[in-house]
Amino acid sequence: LDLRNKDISKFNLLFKQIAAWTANIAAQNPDLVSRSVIGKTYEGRPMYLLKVSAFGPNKKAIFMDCGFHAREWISPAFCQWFVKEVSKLNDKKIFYKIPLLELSLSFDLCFTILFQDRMWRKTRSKNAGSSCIGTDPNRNFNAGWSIGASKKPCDPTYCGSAPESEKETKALADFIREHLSTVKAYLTVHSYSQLLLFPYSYTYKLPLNYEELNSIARAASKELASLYNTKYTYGPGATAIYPAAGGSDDWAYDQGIKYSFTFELRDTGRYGFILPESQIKPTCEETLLAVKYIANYVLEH
Ligand code: ING
Ligand code: ZN
Repeated sequence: LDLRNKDISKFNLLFKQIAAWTANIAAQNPDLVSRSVIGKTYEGRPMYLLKVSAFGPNKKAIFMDCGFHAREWISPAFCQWFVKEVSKLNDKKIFYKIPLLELSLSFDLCFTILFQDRMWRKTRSKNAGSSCIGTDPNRNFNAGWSIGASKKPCDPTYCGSAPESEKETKALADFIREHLSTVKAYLTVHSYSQLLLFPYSYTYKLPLNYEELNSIARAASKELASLYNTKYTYGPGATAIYPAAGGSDDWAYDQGIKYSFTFELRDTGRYGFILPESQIKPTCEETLLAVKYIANYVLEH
């Protein structure tokens, strides 16, 4: 699908196609991939979870989500690529992922908004006392919540009426809380800017294992660049991009998940969110190298 295409019928098909794809990949790899639903979006779309595992439960797990923000279309594309590749390799690891977490939100949009606003970022919930729709899911986690985030419902980074006020962030946080004993790493995939971020974003304070996170990010960025020479910047969110509270990576980290990263995929702004189709595959290939590096590191430590 050409990410620049504004044909409304294609938008409507895309959610169904991706949903069907998650069912098919599970059906085709019954001993490796299983699909479940961790919650529903505000407008009732299922939030699918694909569990990719060669073994049973109680192993180390890595949780990855894609599609947090509606307009960041390369992100869910990467999660699909990732599952396809990992199911080929039959890696002896457990990967948890949500290819559709918030992408499903974008397909909850009513025709007019979606058609007129390819740049939609937020959830689709109603805000009391305001005609503006939605909360920024990545300002809605309980991590320094509301510090440095917008309290105005009309802003694209509105933090919501309370932490986890959104069905989607609540479902994701509930899932992670229920799996804290196995989830060793949390990865969340956004775009764009070519960054590999780690805590903290809500404060300039450095995380306890800052040196370790920084060296993992350095090595993962190097792996990523080895394929197409795509340059990534890495560091704590507050300094590498901007201070922002309520992010899922900071929240996961403070839950005790010591390896918590936010990817900002291609590009650096030339095309931004409207990444040309020709860049989808190379972006997925290079990102896979970085994710694999992090996965291997975490599984060995
Ligand atoms: N970037 C992230 C955002 O939500 C971020 C950056 C990461 C902020 C982690 C806070 C915590 O603004 C995009 N592209 O959404
Ligand atoms: Zn984002």
